[in-house]
Amino acid sequence: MTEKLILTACICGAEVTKAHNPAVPYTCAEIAREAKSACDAGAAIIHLHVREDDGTPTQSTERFRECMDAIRSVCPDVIIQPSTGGAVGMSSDERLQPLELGPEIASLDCGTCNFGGDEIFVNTESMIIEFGDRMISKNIKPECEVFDKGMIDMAVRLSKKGHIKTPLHFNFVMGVNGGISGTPRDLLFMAESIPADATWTVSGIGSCEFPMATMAILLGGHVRVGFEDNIYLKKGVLAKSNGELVEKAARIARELNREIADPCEARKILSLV
Ligand code: KMH
Ligand code: ZN
Repeated sequence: MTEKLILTACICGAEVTKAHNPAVPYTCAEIAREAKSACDAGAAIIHLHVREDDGTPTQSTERFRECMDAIRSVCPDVIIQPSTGGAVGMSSDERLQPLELGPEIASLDCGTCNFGGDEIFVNTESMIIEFGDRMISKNIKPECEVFDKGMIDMAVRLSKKGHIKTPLHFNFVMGVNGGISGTPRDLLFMAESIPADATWTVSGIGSCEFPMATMAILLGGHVRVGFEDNIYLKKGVLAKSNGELVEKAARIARELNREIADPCEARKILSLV
């Protein structure tokens, strides 16, 4: 029987702004509002970036603490996954700050890539080792963010050297301008390229969010949706909340007879307990 489906909501991101969609959250209250809309619709994990009140991305421990407390006050059981990717241009020390809060899981970016236009998202091998080792020392599960197939190979190689905790869990980020495209062929290639005991979810960027989600539901993978990846409910229609995006993914899953995992079930699937 196919495993239940873990829905992750990436509610905020570091690049998308209120100018793109007025519902993008900046303040802790707005972040809590968006997290609640996502949890109510079936999200078991919140992938979290935080902002200053004016929208500037930050990796400040204190800001993460405030936002995580605000999320827990409205969604007490949800798994909160802080980003260690932060925003393009941030230093390693800046990016690593939320690990001080001892989350259950955090993102671990597994390679350098072009990130739209001339932006470069830098994750050198020594950075990945530093981030992976830090997560091992704090017993934090890494979600390996892979923007291309070679980043899967990097994660597997570094896990064999003891720098990334196993079983591996991947997020295939597909459709970034500079990374692998979000096509069925490429998703199949990614899903078939990971170790047998690994789990995976997919983030389809922009218009490939729901096509990739649908395919992941069918293949037995998991799904991430949210404003960080896509702001549209359908062509030309902005989503009013992250909850609307999660609800759409949940609706597709139900139509395809894939049950949704609650946070407790998600913890078991991801070996967090
Ligand atoms: N904001 C991107 C540069 C992550 O969360 O680990 C990186 C990112 C990945 O969002
Ligand atoms: Zn992120």
